[in-house]
Amino acid sequence: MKIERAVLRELPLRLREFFEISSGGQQDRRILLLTLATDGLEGWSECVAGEHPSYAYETTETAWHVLTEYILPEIIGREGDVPEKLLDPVRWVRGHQMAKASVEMAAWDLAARAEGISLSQKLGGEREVVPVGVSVGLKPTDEELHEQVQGYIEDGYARVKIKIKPGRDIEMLAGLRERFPDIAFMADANSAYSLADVDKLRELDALGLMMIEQPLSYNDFLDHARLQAQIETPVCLDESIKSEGDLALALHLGSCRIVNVKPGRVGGFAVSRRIHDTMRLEGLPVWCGGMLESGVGRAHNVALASLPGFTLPGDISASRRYWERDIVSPEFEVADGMMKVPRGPGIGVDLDIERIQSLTVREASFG
Ligand code: OSB
Ligand code: MG
Repeated sequence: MKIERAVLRELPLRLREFFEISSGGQQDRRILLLTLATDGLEGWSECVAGEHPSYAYETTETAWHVLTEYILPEIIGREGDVPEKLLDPVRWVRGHQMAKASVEMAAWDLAARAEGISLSQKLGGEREVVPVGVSVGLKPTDEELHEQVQGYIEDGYARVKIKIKPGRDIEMLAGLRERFPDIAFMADANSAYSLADVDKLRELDALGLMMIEQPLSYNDFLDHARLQAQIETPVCLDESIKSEGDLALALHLGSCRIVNVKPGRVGGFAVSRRIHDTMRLEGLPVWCGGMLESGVGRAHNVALASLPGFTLPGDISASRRYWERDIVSPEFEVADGMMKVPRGPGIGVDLDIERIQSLTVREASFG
């Protein structure tokens, strides 16, 4: 199965709602879609790099640069049967996991389609439906937050994640807990705190949260371990875990008890599965995070989340939580806190190619 052709496209998609986290907010996504073609089949993926180097150093622009200048020209004509090996010629490229992951993940879709099985099956997924939650951005007032949370509860999400930052944290969460006593809540700080805030963070323990995600700096394993030793609420790492080495360090130090796995952030599905396997051996849960993906990235995430160790609800919400209209059909839906894992070949959803082409603002082809 030789890779004959690669096409990278950028298309702007407007979020239905402004989404704000501790480092800033956004209304629009610059979606990068990658297509790998061989023997009459196509594999699709989405590169999840953000518009600004805040969540990670990678951006839409760095991913475009690294993919078009270094990676895509090197993979044309190579065997794609073992997706991870497709990247062997560009192992010398340091970092840029999101750019690399998009190539590996399109190859997984292609390999699954070549076998006529779903991506979930190809990855070793075992579930037909997965539990899903929703990530709620920072809101200027408690009133707006409560209203939005109420709406998502009515939509049936299995848990609700609340973005926090200094000044919009304990009091805000305590108000939510009072209004919604039985809802599974968690909080995500996107690195807005330091260990000097330990007293404040310890107050979280009274609120019965499932976890606190990435409270401290993206690159600080030691302080996360010190914090975890002083609070009951499980610490979950997101930004910090960019490789298996990062996970080994976090486990050795006790920096977290839960990991949010985003396949883009760690360089693809092969590494994601090994992180899943390691955590499972440790008896610790993982869940699948999100990066405000279109339906293409969502299809990849839901396939990963069907692996048995993904026991906690993922940030994998319905298409309409993000977009007026998704670029895949059928759109992703949530019922009773669950999302169906597509069963057709590969990612198992159809792409609206005409719409994708009409939205595309730049395109690069290889092969
Ligand atoms: O920290 O999990 C995060 C979105 C963009 C960047 C980082 C994060 C998020 C989210 C949204 O929380 C998750 C989703 O896609 O629904
Ligand atoms: Mg996060």
